[in-house]
Amino acid sequence: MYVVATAGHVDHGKSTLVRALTGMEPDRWAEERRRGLTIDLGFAWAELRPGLTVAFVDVPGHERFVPNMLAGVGPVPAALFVVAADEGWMPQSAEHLAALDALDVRHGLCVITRSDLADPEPATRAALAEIAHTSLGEVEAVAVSAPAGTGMTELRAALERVLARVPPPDLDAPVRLWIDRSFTIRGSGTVVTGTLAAGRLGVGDELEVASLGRTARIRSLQCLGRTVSEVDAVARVAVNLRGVDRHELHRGDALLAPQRFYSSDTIDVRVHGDPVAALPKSVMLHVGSAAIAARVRPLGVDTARLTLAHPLPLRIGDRGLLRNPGEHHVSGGTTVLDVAPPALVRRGAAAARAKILDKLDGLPDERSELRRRGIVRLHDLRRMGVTTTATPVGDGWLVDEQLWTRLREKLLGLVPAWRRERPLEPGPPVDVVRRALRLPDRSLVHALVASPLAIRDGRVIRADQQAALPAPVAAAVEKIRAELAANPFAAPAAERLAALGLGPRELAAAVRAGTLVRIAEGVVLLPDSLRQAAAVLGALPQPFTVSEARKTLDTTRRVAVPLLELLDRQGITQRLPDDRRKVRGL
Ligand SMILES: Nc1nc2c(ncn2[C@@H]2O[C@H](COP(=O)(O)OP(=O)(O)OP(=O)(O)O)[C@@H](O)[C@H]2O)c(=O)[nH]1
Ligand SMILES: [Mg+2]
Repeated sequence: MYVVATAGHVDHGKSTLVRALTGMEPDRWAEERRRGLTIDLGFAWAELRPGLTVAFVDVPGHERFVPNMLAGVGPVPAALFVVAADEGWMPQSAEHLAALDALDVRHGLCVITRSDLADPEPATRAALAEIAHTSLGEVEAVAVSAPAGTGMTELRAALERVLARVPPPDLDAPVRLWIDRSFTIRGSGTVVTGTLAAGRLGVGDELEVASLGRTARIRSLQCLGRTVSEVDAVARVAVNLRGVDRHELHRGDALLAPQRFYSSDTIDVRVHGDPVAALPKSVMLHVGSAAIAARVRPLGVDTARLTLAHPLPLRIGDRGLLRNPGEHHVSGGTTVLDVAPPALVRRGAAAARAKILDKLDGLPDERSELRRRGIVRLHDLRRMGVTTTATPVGDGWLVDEQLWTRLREKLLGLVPAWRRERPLEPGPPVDVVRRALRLPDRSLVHALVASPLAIRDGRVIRADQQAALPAPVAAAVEKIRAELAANPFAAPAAERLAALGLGPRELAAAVRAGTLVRIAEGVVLLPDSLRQAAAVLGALPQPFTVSEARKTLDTTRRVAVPLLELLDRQGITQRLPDDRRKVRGL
């Protein structure tokens, strides 16, 4: 199927033409038919010849309804440009043509209507001259007359030639269906319609509602009045949704392939048209069927930052249009260069940004995005429209290769620097490293740590350099070890430790270095003591009491109680309901 939009000044015969081509009534509202004026979008279709179906989006020509016109034209790749022979080129002829040009519509046909009322020649000449220097370029012109029915055969043939040149849609592209109508059907709930420009839809598909950020399932699908189970782009579709209320959906909203579009209210764009310095501060941005107020911050000669009144689901390369509604002026087309641009806070940031934007072309490229962003989530990059091939690190992050190498080097320096300042600590905690390297997530620290570095007990350490204790600490620990060798369970008292200068930090360092084990706060023994205790306790009649254990270990309750609890936790001893214990396996 092909979808073609009409365009042209009010009363130039657009709807009459669609009626003649399809036999259907594009003016859906009674008010439109009574006034002979199209107000909102109309939809009609016909088989131009067997196998060639064309759907028409008929737009209003009246200047008041240009926003409706834009909502219809937004997602449509081809246009029937209508000019009346008796009136010739008129203001909305110019505005509609400027809109098609801004949206980069490349396929079209010029139809001179009402050729029974005047010689079509001057209007044809004027129209073709105007159209020639737009994205439509050189187009064919056909003169028709509705009452006489002349020109229709030629028109159909010319239309077929135009459609043959429309490039095929990308059926693998993620769906973004811009909604142009929403309504309810008794018994089946919410229905929305739109032009499916790329991708495919099927009953049962789950789609994200852009404005709601939640998903809804397709209950049923219609295409040109027929119920279908799936539909390929390009097509006019009516989608019956489960799980959304009709009042939650409006023109300009979109149904999206989940997780595939970036919702953004700040975008950097290239403007094709007026120089950005000449743009008003506030404009309307039209993308798809959406129309949204945007504040303009000029950056370069033809680049600007747009701050949108609310977020839109966009990708790099999306085409839009800027319009100044007060003056009926299409300022130009826009190409989205960046959907997640950095904030411009520091002095000179805007000028620096302009330089970067100068080099961007709106074609999503993984390497260039990674180079600029350094670190970005894989799924965010995909949502921006970038095809990714790099291998993610950590929790789904992509990192620029050069940056990754620099971070590794920095980290290698960080660990010894930390230990020089804190000799009792084996290395910096993971979170300290994360902050020092300005990483967004701890998982990146884990990914970054590679031999000779390792992570132990939540700290980044050099695995090949055993934590050497400072000399005075090592000497004090040696004294304790000598005393414990003679009497392994007589843990040194607090006063003894204090006299040797072994405070909590020094003891922790000795424990980390593996020279002592910590039994409880301020209670340390030799690393071998647990094995020894198991042997001594195993020689007792089983089960035994705490008091029996204390006696045979020749120690105090201060040591015996936590030691037994530690042995319980390690599964060496088992505590019985009567508080006695036995060595497991005995
Ligand atoms: N004589 C003559 N009248 C025509 C022809 N085509 C359209 N008309 C008349 O022109 C008037 C406007 O036609 P429409 O088809 O409603 O024009 P339109 O472009 O759809 O107008 P809007 O949608 O309001 O912008 C109607 O009265 C039509 O009957 C034609 O070929 N010859
Ligand atoms: Mg009309």
